[in-house]
Amino acid sequence: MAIGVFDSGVGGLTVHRELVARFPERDFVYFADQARGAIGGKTGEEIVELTREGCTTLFDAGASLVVLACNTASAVALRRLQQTWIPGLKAHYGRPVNVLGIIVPTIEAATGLPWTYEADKSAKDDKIEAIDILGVFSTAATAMSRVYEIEIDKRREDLAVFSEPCPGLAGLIELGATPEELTVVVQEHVDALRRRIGRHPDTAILGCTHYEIIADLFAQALPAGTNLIHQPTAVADALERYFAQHPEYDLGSSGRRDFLTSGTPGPQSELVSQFWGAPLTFSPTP
Ligand code: DGN
Repeated sequence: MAIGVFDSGVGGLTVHRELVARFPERDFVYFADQARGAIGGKTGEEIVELTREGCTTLFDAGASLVVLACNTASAVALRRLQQTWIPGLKAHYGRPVNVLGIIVPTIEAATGLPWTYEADKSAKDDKIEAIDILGVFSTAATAMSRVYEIEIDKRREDLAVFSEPCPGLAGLIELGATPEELTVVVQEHVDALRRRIGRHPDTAILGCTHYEIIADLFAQALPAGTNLIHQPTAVADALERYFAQHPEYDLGSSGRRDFLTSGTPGPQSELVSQFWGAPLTFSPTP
């Protein structure tokens, strides 16, 4: 069986690269839905539908477990698909199938708490003195979902979460903008968040997988010592725990590494090659 990795474009490669390093014995198929363009500015219904279709492409290509390497799809579509669509799929494909998102592992990493933990609000401590600020840089759709604010607030009363939507940034990365152009945009968003909340965050989540490609630019724009949460590591840690509990997904390997796109097949941008460490070519979906 293969692990399928889905994103609207090249951002999910950041998660894919870490998963391959962590599980080199597994097969992988990556699908970038580049034909549809940036997912972060679409409506909820559009995001659910394109996520369902992206997962179908990966299941049809032989994946059993699909990782949504996309915050927007994980925040907006995952729960709907898990509740209404996934349960009927096993019979259709005749093998175990599931879809996992990346928000839960990221929140676990940011809070240092398991997902199942919920703070006892009845024992609210009025004497909380140190409130740390957590900044989330994300697409507009992820910011509007407020998933990070809502879920972290349930678990950590000493963390105040502020999202900074960065519309257009994932698109610039997708198009392979230069580091100079991207530096300006990243600095604008870091400054906008500081102006809005009065100071820089203590911890920052790069809550769009595209941003991890330019994590060094965020690290430069934020004050030295800011705790950056890296989603790829958090997702690989969570998948390790998932596999330990789900041996049904250990179905052998053939060394498969496929990269599919619904867009224009061919080599990806110089920015992606630099991140990847080698030129990377996408093939058309069958
Ligand atoms: N990489 C996607 C995410 O993590 O939300 C966003 C992609 C996009 O909007 N182009």
